[in-house]
Amino acid sequence: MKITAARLIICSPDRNFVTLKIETDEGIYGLGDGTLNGRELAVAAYLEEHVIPCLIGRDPFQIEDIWQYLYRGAYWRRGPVTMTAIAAVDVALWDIKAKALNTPLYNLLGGRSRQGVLVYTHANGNDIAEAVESVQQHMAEGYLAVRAQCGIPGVKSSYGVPKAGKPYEPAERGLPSESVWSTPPYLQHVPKLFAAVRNACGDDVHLLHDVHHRLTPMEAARLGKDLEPYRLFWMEDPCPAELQESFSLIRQHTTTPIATGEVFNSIWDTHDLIRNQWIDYLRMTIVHAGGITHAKKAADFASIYNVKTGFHGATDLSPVTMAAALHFGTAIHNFGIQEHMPHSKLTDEVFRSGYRFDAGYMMVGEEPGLGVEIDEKLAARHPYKPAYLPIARRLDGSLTDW
Ligand code: GCO
Ligand code: MG
Repeated sequence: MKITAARLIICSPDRNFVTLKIETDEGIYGLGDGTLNGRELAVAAYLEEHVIPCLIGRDPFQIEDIWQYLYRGAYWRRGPVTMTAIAAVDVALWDIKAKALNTPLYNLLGGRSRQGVLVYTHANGNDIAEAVESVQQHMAEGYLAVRAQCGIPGVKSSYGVPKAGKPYEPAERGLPSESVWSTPPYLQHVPKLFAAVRNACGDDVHLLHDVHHRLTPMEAARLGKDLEPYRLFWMEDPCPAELQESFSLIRQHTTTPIATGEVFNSIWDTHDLIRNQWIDYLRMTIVHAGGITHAKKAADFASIYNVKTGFHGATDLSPVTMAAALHFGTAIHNFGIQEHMPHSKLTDEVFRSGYRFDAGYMMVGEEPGLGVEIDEKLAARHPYKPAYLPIARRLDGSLTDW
């Protein structure tokens, strides 16, 4: 089999997505997601100008060799743009191979290890009462694990708070909007949120919280300790993780489990975190970290150190990535949980997928490959529109992590 063409489908069915379609001389094609929120066209140009020309004529079954060709062969390694571009190619090749062998993708990753993939969804509120109600709504829908975020008094429009009753969606059309941030009221308020949620929702639901990189290690250690009575499933991204040793300090002070890595793009971003057992869950994702080929190596490495997966799954990861993550989570042994922020109806019309939600779990379909189709005509009716993630400033005006 030979790759005959590869092209990009850049569309915006309610939000922007970059999709790579790789075609072969046997009529089988594969899809890969190359969406990097707020930097979409950088990945598109990387693929268009520097990757696609190198793919034509290659054997799509040589996934490892093509991965190494794009990673080592470029000389310039790592980085979110490069690793997202490689991921788009890699996932499309796995899709092609599984279709050619007429089997669902999970069978190429070791076969089925579980019936369904435990997922968590997002509960958000402007205040504690709204957030509690939102957790209850998601429990009524069947979710067994829910992430809770709420507005903080004195902190306008912080991360994770919905705007005008709409489902939470981080990217916004136009240039980046500015939000404000203040740590002291946040540290006071979040334990109150979880006290209220536990009290109203009982002991059984798994509760999660995303700190979104906004604390120092010592502040995160304090929050982890204060949240211990509410037995969280995890505290996510407690502080920025460029300095991996930061997590050693948090770890010494709290038994609240820790998840990190949604902004990582390489196993090397997480190497010390894993081998020192400073984290419990790895959030690095297929789309931003070199595809299934690299994520499998990272997950296998993590398994040796009792670290489980908890992959990123916000709406900026397209249904192509969600399908890949569900096949991956169905197959690997050290799967922990998968984030599930449902896509809009329009996104699901453009990307028709075979996966479904059932009583707290996501089930992959049995179609060969990833089980995702793209409606290119409908996609063309929703062209790309620039959109960015917000930025955040402290009360004194200095820039901080959003
Ligand atoms: C999450 C994430 C998202 C990100 C977004 C950035 O845990 O779901 O933190 O909300 O902010 O995906 O593109
Ligand atoms: Mg997050």
